[in-house]
Amino acid sequence: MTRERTQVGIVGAGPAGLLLSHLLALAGIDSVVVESRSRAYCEARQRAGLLEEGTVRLLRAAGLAGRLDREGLEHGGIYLQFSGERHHLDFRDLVGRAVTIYAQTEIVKDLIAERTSAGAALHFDVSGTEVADLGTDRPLLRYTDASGNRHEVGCDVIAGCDGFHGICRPAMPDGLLTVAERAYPYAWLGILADVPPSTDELIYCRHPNGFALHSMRSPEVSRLYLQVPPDEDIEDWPDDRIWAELRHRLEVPGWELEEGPILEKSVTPMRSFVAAPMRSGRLFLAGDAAHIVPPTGAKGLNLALADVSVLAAALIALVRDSRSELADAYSETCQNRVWRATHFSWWMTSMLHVTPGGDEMPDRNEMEAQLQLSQLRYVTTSRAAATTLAENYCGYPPLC
Ligand code: FAS
Ligand code: PHB
Repeated sequence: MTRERTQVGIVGAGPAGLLLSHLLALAGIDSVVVESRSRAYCEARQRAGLLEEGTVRLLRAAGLAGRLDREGLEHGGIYLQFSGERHHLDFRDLVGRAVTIYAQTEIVKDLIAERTSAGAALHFDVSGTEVADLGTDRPLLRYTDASGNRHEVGCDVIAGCDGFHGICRPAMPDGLLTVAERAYPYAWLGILADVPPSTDELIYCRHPNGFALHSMRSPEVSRLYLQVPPDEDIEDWPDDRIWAELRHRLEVPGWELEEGPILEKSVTPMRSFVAAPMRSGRLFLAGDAAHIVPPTGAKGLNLALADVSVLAAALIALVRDSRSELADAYSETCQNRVWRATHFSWWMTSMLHVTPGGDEMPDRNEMEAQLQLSQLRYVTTSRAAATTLAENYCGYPPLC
């Protein structure tokens, strides 16, 4: 067992862990990041694609937006589609703001490149990660490195940035956490396709067969999603079936969906999950380790980075300046934004997805359908309603 020291031990090299390590380094605070997957896996993992303006500003202020500013696609709105009609919501007109398409994979690549060039202690392919002595002022982070050597790192603080399935949230003391959770009776089948997008901005579509979303990654690569049953097997969806269903749900008169080779496809379950508090002693949770939102509101990644901007300031004050007030307020400071994003993501999901099981409960589905269509007609005809959607989609409260 090799014994080491650092100021902040970080579990997880997803966007949250990597950005936290970078922001701490800018303030002269050293950290050790341990990641169970390989660098290649982390860089290739298809996830989020859309950044709020505040997230872009946060990355720019941290010196991480060079490629983002060159390659990101700024969008001034979205389309909402239902009953064969496609309506544009103009965010710039409604709230004077925009969003940016820049994939999470690219953010992770940029962050890993930066941390690596800075000589950061960033360890991939670790196993046996453990956290201990969290109630003391010298918590321990233990892990086995890719060569099989066991390490124990004495830390001032440990940041659990290890996602929904990580070890840090379960390491919180029994009985401390309050968990609010909702599972949805559907999932998203997502594809990455080597074909130029058939739209200039995202199309969110409610169709009687289920939700569909046309997003993108670049002028050459499209990202599209289909609502499917929660336990759907991707093997039941050959490429031609995916394109046929996307065409069926998305096409409107005078518009056609361009198809192309599918580069990647997967099924993602959907849930809302919030755990509080996000701190216990010297352990702090950030990102998916503390909360999960259905991706309909494009909030997951933005929320994770918003947590980190608050956590970095708190840990700099605590570890460098011996001031604890920001750390003491960390969880409460994050929770307001967490619940706003959780509510908006649930609202968008409930408005656009069709609850399966129509045959058994036709009355309930007719009521659900009419409520959803009324909400969609309201949002696409009332400036007040459209402004509410635009304000939340672009990020509320604005991050910085
Ligand atoms: P992450 O899960 O990204 O990172 C946690 C890291 O910790 C992982 O690399 C994991 O390997 C590592 N780890 C876990 N346990 C460990 C251990 N014991 N030891 C060491 N390392 C460990 N958000 C959107 O806004 N739009 C989307 O379309 C969207 N699609 C998604 C699709 C999927 C399949 C998933 C799972 C999430 C999606 N999200 C989406 C949400 C996603 O973008 C998250 O919000 C974002 O990845 C959160 O970042 P982190 O908190 O860093 O967690
Ligand atoms: C994506 O491009 O992956 C994306 C965009 C918006 C969403 C969800 C996913 O709401």
